[in-house]
Amino acid sequence: MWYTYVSELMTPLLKSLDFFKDSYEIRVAQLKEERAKGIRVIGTFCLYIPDEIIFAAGADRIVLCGGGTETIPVAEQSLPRNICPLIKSSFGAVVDACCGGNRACPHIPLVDLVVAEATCDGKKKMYEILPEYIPTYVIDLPQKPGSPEALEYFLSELRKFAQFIENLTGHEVTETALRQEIQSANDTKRLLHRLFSLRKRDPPPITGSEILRVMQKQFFLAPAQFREGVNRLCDEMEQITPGTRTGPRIMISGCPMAAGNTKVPDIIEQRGATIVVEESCTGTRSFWDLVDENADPWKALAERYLEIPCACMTPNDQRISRIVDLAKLYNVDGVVYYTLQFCHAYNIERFRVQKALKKEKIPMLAIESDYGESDAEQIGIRVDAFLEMIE
Ligand code: BJ8
Repeated sequence: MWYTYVSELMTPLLKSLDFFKDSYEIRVAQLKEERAKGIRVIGTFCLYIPDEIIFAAGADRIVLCGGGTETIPVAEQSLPRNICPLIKSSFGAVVDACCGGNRACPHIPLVDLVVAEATCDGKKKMYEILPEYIPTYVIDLPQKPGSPEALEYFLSELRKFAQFIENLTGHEVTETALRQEIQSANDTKRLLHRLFSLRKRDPPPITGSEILRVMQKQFFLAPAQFREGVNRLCDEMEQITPGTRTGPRIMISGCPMAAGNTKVPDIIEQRGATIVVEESCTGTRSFWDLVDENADPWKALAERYLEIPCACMTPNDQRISRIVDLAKLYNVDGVVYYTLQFCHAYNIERFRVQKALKKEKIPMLAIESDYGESDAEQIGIRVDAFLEMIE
C-alpha cells in the first residue's frame, strides 16, 4: 500500500515553486552587478557564520557548500579520498575555478573571499589549504558551547570578525544596522516556521524533496528574494484541500544536503513515504531558534549561534532532545538518520540518537552515503524494508 509515488499522488502542481527556479538567474546577475560596483561578496560553508554581521557591514553572501560529484576528482589530487564528500566537493570547486578548470561551481567566481569556521577536523584542515586559492578568514568556535567561558569567547570572535569585515568593506557594523539584519534574518526564520508548520498536515501539501530544493536556495538567494518565494509557496499551500494519506511520515536527521545532493530524500519518496521534517542544516537547524530582538544584539547573536545543535559540538544534548521533540511534533512514523561518508561527528552521534528514539519507540534507519549513484539501488532496498516494517 505504501509503494505509490507520493509526489505524483499527493502533491498538486505547486506553481509557486517556479519562482525559485526563475530567481536563480536574477540572483547571479545581482551578484555580478554588486561586484562591479565594489560591493564585497562573501562565500561561506556553515550555519555558524552570522549572515547578520556580513549584511550589516554592507557585504553580500552566498553559501558555497558542494553537493555534486564533478569537482571531487580535482579535490582528491590534494586531499585524502577518505574524507566527507561535502568537503571534497566544496574544495574541488574552489581549486577548479582558481586553476581555470571547467567543472567548477559557477558560484566561486562570484565571491571575493571565504569566511570559514572551526567545526569538524576535515573542514578545519581544508581551510588551511584554501588560502592558496582564495582569501580565507576563519572564525573560531568554542567546542563546548555550554561551558561558562564559551559565550565570552565566541563574542570576542564575532567582534574580531566584524572588525575584519569593516576593514574590507569600509562600512562600520553599527548597532542599528545589526539590529535591522537580526530582524531581517528572524523574518526569514518566522516564515520558515510557517512553511514547516504546513507540513504537519496529514498528508502534507508538499514533498520533502521539493522542500529540500527550496531550502537549498535559502543559501544562495538574497534574503528578501527568498522570503518572497516562501511567502508565495505558503499562500499556495494554504489553499490546498487536504487529500488522503498515502504513505508513512518520515523525518530525516543528520548531515546537511548541499545543492546538488538530493539522492536519499528522492529515493525515500520514490518508495512511497513522505518526508515531513528534516533535522539538519538544510532543514530546521537553520531557522528553528530566533535571535532575541530585545536584547543586546551582539550577545543575542552569540547566544543564538552557540545554540546550533551541530554534532561537531560536545556534549550535544540539545540535538538529541530536538530530534525526539520534532519526531513527536510532526507525528513521524520513523526517522532516517543520514550521514555523509566519513563524517565521524554525525556518525558517532547516531548511537545517542538511536538510543533516545528507541526509548520513545520511534523506529530509525541509518543510511551512510556519498554523492555517487552506485549505492542508490541498495539504499532503495533498505528503505523498502524499513517502510514495510513501520507500516
Ligand atoms: S553547523 S553540520 S554546516 S559544520 S558533513 S563537513 S561536519 S565531515 S557540514 Fe556542517 Fe556547520 Fe555543523 Fe551544519 Fe564535517 Fe560532517 Fe562533512 Fe559536515
